[in-house]
Amino acid sequence: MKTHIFLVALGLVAAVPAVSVLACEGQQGDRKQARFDRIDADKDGTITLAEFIAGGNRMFQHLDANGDGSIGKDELGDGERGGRMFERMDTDRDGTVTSAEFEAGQNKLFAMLDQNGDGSLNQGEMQSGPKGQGKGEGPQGGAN
Ligand SMILES: [Ca+2]
Ligand SMILES: [Ca+2]
Ligand SMILES: [Ca+2]
Repeated sequence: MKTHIFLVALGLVAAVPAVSVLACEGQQGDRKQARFDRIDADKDGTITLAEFIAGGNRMFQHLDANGDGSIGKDELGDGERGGRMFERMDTDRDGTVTSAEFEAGQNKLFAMLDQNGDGSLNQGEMQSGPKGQGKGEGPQGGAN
């Protein structure tokens, strides 16, 4: 009987990591879905530029912790990836990203994400990330 109990306990211990890994993966998928749903304000399954900008503006207000209408590098504080994003958006290099700079960055990001160029983002486009990163500017290069 002792052996039986031991085996049951072993089975429980072994099952825990597998369950937590599954739960973790599920949460990641849910989070992407939740983010998409949050931006897709009219819930039609696609994100238009207006919805994308509105979502960006909410994020801007969230990031602008001291409410001065611009985001300083200290307010971003999101590791290297955040730093690179910040530098790309801070087009006049004054060390802060204003709402105008942020919106311009959102416009550029939307254009990069809209892979089929239909003016809206579906879930696949949102999840696969910007196209042509690190491969130059593409056909619209030199526009600025
Ligand atoms: Ca929509
Ligand atoms: Ca700036
Ligand atoms: Ca699209």
